[in-house]
Amino acid sequence: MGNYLNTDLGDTICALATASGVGAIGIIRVSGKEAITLVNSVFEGRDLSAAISHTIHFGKIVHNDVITDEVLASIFIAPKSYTGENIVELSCHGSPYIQQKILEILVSKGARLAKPGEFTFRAFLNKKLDLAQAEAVADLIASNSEVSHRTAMQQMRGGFSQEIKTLREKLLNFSSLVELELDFSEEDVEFVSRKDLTDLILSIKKLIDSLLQSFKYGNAIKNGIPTVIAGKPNAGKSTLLNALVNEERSIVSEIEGTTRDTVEEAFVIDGVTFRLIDTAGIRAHTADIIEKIGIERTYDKIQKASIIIYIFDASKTSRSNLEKELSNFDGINALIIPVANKTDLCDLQEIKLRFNGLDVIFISSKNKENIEVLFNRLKDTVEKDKVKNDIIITNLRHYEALHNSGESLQSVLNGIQNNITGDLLAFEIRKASYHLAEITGEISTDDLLANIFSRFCIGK
Ligand SMILES: Nc1nc2c(ncn2[C@@H]2O[C@H](COP(=O)(O)OP(=O)(O)OP(=O)(O)O)[C@@H](O)[C@H]2O)c(=O)[nH]1
Ligand SMILES: [Mg+2]
Repeated sequence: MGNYLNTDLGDTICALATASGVGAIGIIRVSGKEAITLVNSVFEGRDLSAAISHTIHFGKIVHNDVITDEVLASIFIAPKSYTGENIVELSCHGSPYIQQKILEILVSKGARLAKPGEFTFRAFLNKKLDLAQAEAVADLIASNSEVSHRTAMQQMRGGFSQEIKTLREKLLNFSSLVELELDFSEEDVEFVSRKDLTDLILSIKKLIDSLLQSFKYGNAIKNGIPTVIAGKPNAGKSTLLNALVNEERSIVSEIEGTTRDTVEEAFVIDGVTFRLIDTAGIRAHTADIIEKIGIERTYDKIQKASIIIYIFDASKTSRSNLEKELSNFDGINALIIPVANKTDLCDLQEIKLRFNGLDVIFISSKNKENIEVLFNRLKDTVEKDKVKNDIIITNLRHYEALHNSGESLQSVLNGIQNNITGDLLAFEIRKASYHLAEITGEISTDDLLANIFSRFCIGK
């Protein structure tokens, strides 16, 4: 991966920035010192090298006397551009042939095809954005719901980065003071009272903890909340999935063990994505080997779920059986929502009484009755998970860095209590600050950068 990184910014890169395939227009992006001169050499229209920044010019791409297309060239002069370099964006007609041809011409003139994420990488090197913001760009492109869009947008605009930077400055400040004491160690002075230091560390740790807490919610809104529909064979799991997503997604039949593999489908309530997972019905004894594998997968999905919709056939389930079945989920770290299905076959009064106090939702998935009550329950779980903090962690890498930083802060606190020496204390404080710097990329390794930017699409 190391070779991904080309920190030599001397060359000019180009790529298709819009989706490949046929479209009304396609945009080819060219960035680098020579971007404008290079495009200018195949551009027939006004002299682009004399154009001012942020202007658009009509012209033709002409190479070896052949006109490839009529285009619009947008000019951005360094440093006022996405990458911080000179950029030309050519809006051409959206034919894959034309796009390919123009790229070939640019390459023949000395440009290089960009690697995935290389434009954003250059923006990072030119300090146009920090690492957390660059990652937010990728999240923004991938966002598929209102909430994931909003958090990515906020991160890209730098709110999170600013918060991290402030914490880091405070830490560095204190570690310098602690280090200063070392120079005066004979005199036994304290530039920082241990009480002030403890207070500071505690306040920073509190903030880090609340950011860490937001990850559960943040991860959920980014990837969808894993919501498993579990229950015995024939309880109506697949019928419920279909009712929720309003589509015949999963096969329904009166045969027990119809669903063998898990079926996943995303659906959005109020801007939040739920990843619904229909599973194979759980029964203890089955001779069918495929069904057995399916049931193992069900258990696996249950372990990873945030929400489990436990659905049962109300016409066939006694209170004590339900209680026993629900107790199987003891120790599972997910919200369990018991759902009584097939109420159309029951006396509603009677079953409401039977399951009184168990917080059961009564539905008929076949007739799509009362499904909205389940909808609202799902919605409420998200509201409850929402954290006060308006900054939400959505990225596992940030989560890990914050976690490590929190651990170091804990060591500082322990150290203060055990009266450890100033140099050890300063070391731990610096470690905590180091992990924070990893988030914004003030400290980074080539591998890390390669890993992050290679996940971008080409042209971004
Ligand atoms: N009367 C009635 N029948 C239902 C209802 N929901 C599902 N069924 C029927 O129950 C049978 C089983 O439904 P499925 O949705 O396939 O059940 P499942 O839980 O996915 O079953 P497996 O995949 O075998 O574990 C089908 O014949 C459905 O039509 C309901 O609310 N009322
Ligand atoms: Mg099924």
